[in-house]
Amino acid sequence: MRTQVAIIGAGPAGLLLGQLLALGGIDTVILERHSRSHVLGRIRAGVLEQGTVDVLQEAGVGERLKAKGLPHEGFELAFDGQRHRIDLAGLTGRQVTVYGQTEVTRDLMDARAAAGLTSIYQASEVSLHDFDGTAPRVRWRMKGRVHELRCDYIAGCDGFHGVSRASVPASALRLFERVYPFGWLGVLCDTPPVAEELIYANHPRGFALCSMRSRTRSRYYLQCDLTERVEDWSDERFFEELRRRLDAPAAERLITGPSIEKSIAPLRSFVAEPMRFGRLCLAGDAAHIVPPTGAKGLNLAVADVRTLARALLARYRAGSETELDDYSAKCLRRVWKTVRFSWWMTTLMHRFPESSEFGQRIQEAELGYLVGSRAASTALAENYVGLPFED
Ligand code: RFL
Ligand code: PHB
Repeated sequence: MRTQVAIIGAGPAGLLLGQLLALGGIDTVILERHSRSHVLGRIRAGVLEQGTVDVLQEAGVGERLKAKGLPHEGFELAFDGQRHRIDLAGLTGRQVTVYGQTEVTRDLMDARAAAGLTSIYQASEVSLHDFDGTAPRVRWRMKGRVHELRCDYIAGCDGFHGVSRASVPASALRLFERVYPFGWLGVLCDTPPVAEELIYANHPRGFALCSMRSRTRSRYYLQCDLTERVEDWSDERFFEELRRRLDAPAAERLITGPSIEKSIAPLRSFVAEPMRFGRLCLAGDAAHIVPPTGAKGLNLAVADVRTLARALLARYRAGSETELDDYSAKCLRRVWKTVRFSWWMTTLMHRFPESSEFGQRIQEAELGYLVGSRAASTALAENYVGLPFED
C-alpha cells in the first residue's frame, strides 16, 4: 500500500490535516489505534477560537458548526463572591464559539467518509520506519496480520501518548515540562447551563469552571487532588462542591441532573522541540500539551495543522521545501506564547497546595488588577480569543 502522507491518529489534528490535504489533491491514509466510536466518546474541548472556526470553514466542514455553535462575546471571572465580565468582543472585536470537540471530530469523520478517503481504525502496534531518509514506511497489525504503508511524509497526530514522538531518537528532541499538583474533575449533563457565558471561578476551596456544549447540555469542572478517584464522586457530591465554589446567585440558579460522563484529567504543560525530524512532522498534542484553563489545546492543534497543510501543499505544488523547513520554528513561536498564557491562567485561577500567604495575596492582587484595568483585561481577552496567525 502506498500514499503521499501517512497520518497517525484520527483526533482533530489528524482528521483536519487529512481534510485540508484532500482539498489540495494530496492523498492520505489515516491510521488510528482505537475505534471510531471510542474516539467520538472522548469528551474534551469546548471552546473554538475564531481562527479555528475559519480554518474549519475553509476545510468545508463548517456547516453544522455554523448552525449549532454558540457564539460567545465574553466570559466571567468569579472571585471573592463577585463575578466580573471580560468583554471579549468589546476589548478585541472578536468572539469565541462553543462547539464540542466531539462535534468537530464527527464533522471531519463524516467528510472523510463522504469523500471515500481511507481511514484505518483499530490499527494496533503502529510503528514508524526510515523517516530520516526519503522513503518512510509505517507498519501496523490488524486481525493478526502485519501491514505496511509506504509514503513520502508521516504526520504524527497521535496525541501525547502516541508512538510518533516516541519514535524520534531521544538525543534529537528537547523536552520541556511542568506537571501541576492537581487535576480537573469534569461532569457532563443534560441540564441548561447555569449562565449564558462561561464562569471561571477562583475560590478558597479550589478552581471551578461552568461551561456548556449547548443550551441544554452543561459541562462543569472542579479542581481536585490527584489522589481523588472518580468513583468517590457521586453526582450529589459533585454539585454540592460546585455550589460552594460559586457566587450565591449562580449557586442558586444551578440546575443539577444525572451525569452522562465523569472523568479526572491531570494538568500539564509540555513541549517537544523540534516538531519535525526528517520526514516526520509532529502536530497537536503529539508535540505539546497545555493545561485546559485557557481552552487552547484543540486550537493550537488546528494552528499546527494549518501550517503543516500549507507547507505540504507548497512542497507538492511548487516543489518547495522552504515552508517545511520552517514548519517547526513557525509553530513553536505560537506554541510558546500559548503555553505561557495557559500556564499564567492556570496559576491565576487555582489553589496551589504549596502556595504561601504571600503567594495568595499576589494572586488576589492580580485578579483585582485584571478586572480593574482595561489594559490587563485586553491582554487576557486577546489571548483567549486567539493570537493572529503569522500569515
Ligand atoms: P488527540 O485528540 O489526543 O488525538 C490523537 C489520536 O491519536 C490516536 N493514537 C494513535 N493512533 C495510532 N497509533 C498510536 N500508537 C496512537 N496513539 C494515539 C488516539 O487514539 C487519538 O485518537 O490529539 P490531537 O488531535 O492533537 O487533538 C488535541 C486535542 O484533543 C486537545 O488538545 C484538547 O482536547 C485539549 N482540551 C481543550 N482544548 C481546547 O482548545 N479547548 C478546550 O476547551 C479544551 N478543553 C481539553 C479540554 C482537554 C481536556 N483533557 C481531557 C485533557 C478539556 C479537557 C478536560
Ligand atoms: C469545556 O467546555 O470543556 C472547556 C471550556 C473552557 C475551558 C476548558 C474546557 O477553558
